[in-house]
Amino acid sequence: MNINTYAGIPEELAKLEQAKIVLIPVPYDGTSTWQKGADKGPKAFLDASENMELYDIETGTEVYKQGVFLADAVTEDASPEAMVEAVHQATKKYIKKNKFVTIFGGEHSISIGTIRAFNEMYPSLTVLHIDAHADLRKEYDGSTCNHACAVYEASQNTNLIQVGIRSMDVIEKTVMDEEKTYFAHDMAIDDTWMDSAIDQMTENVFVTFDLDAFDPSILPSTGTPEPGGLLWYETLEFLKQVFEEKNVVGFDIVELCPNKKEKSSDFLAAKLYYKMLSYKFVNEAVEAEYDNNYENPKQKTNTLKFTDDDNY
Ligand SMILES: [Mn+2]
Repeated sequence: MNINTYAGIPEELAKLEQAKIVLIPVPYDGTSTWQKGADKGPKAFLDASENMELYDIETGTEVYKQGVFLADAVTEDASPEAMVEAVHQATKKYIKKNKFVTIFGGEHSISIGTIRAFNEMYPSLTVLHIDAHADLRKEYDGSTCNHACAVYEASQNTNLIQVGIRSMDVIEKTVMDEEKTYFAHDMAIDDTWMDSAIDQMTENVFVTFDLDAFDPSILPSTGTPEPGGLLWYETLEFLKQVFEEKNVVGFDIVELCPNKKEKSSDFLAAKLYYKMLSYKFVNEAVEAEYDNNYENPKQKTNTLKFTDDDNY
């Protein structure tokens, strides 16, 4: 990719040493089943980001001043498994450098690697999965690293909360925890879903955001659009509450499948990313040192992974 800094920010804010935020692009589209093109997502997202105002009106902040390091893209594509492992290692490397790590895909299979890294670094991790699709297949098309399997592993070893779901295979019901699943058709008529979802989260939350969770009327450029999705302001309201009430440890955004004739989806993705950063750092002074506290001794004693008995 021929882009120097995220959103064209000054170079001194884009150096790894100073930056509190790391952005890892993963232009991967090895296993998608319908429309191809998610590999072009990161480039379209970065292009749109360069053309975006960097002052956020709602929070009154300019979060880019916290520093954003644009990491080398993960381009391993020998196999889905090799890609997942490369994403896992890259993500972990930057968590260990005490950064707030974010990843932009690529198709959703990349999240198997991102979630694995965060789950190894943080105890009692909640994975907040926002998506039109359940993505709970154990295996698909001969691989456990297919996009249809994106959160199967998370369903087994994290506190997985699913939001916006409106498409799945009946076999996924055997894996799904319906108590922790917020279906789009229920969300449309019940506005208590936000509080209920947040109540079920542990303190440490990783967000994996598949852009097809949005309604295709506002985000058509995605590989598998599904009617009846989330709208902009309800999504922001929910995310803002999650960032306020929980320790969001990182996030990924996936499945932008750009279309040259339809740029608004690219801009929505750019804006969503920036909004999430703005919510994360709203109370953090630019000059304050960032601590992603994965080495917090208090947390370290709690090495148990999430169990149903957890008090949260
Ligand atoms: Mn999806």
